Amino acid sequence: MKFPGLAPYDGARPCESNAGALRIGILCHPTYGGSGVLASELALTLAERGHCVHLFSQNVPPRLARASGPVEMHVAQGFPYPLFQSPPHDLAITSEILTVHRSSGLDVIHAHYAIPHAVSGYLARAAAQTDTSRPAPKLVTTLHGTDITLVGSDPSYAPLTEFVIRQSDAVTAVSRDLAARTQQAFPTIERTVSVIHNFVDTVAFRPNTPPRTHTKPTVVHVSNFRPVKRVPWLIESFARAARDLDARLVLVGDGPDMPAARAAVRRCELGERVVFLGERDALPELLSEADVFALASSEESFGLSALEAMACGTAVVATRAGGVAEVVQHEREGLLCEVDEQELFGSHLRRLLENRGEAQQLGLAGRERAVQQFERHQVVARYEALYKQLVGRV
Ligand code: GMT
Repeated sequence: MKFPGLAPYDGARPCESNAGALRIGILCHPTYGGSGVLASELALTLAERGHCVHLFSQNVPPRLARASGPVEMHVAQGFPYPLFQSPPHDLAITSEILTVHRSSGLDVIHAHYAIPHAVSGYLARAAAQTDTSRPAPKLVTTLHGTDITLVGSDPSYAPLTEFVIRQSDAVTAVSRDLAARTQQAFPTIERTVSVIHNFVDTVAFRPNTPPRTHTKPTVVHVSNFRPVKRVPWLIESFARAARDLDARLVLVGDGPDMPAARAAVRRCELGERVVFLGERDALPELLSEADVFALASSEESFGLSALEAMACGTAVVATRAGGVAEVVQHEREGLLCEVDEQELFGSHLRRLLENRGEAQQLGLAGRERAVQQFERHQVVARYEALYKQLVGRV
């Protein structure tokens, strides 16, 4: 598939001839999930803007794997010694960062998702500080959601999460809601958590031209099928909404709730009206083909997939979880309801499946909002400014 938003790689490394280039190391999870997507897109955009970018992860994140930009990928999994039940990849990542810093010098380490990446970043920075031959990198931590709301506030990780938030040179959160929840979860942390919203590549994610070709009204959902995404709840809502309509639900992704999702389809007797596509990279095509993007999460710090749907000109029906309302405005780009309002969620779906013209209008407004508020260069410039401020290059 073609992602026209990112320039094809022609072998050039723009950072080599750019005197103002920053040397940036980005750490992220390699799974299908918002933080890995965002970190990969950030790495690619920074490289396109002339910086030297290294990405460190346990595997190649899917969003980077399909791109051609000049980001140096470092896969660090650790030596599989029999004593380890699973090799400590976070320590292998730390070592790899040090290797890169010692050979090329890093200005910034940017950890996405606090656990374990801010810890790896903290350790790498501490080790670099013992070397007097070059300045140690600054540590930026970006909080994405469950690294605060579920994982980070669990007693098994909370003290360490709090420690790395305190120790980072800068901390950002992807929504105002998440910044506020961070303060609630760790009330004694006296530090600023800046909000830098997520962004989207509005060239790669764009409406279909010519417009939708399918015949049946279609709802699409994309996620990693974790319990917070409530895919079975979404299927039940669709079943009620589309009882007597010839509509279909397309589910993209995979994860722990897949068996429960399949069971919900059987229980609701939806048969072939629900299509399971599994993990796909052709998201722009799949999102722009649908009339409605549905997101029924109980927790959602931002909702990057909803933003990608908006950029594709697709109306959103979502629960008002976490920071979702900072992305989608009710009755403007989509329709929202509270997390426990399943009946209302279903009637929002029905309203748009029956009135595809209205869905189209909301979709157009969504496209406009994505371009105006969440375009990638506009947002990445804010990260760039933060890095420059930290390294004293303003
Ligand atoms: O799965 C991930 O990679 C992270 C995941 C999470 O659970 O933290 O997604 C979060 O980060 C995305 C990118 O910033 C946000 O768009 C998602 O809303 C957020 N997910 C949740 O808060 C559940």
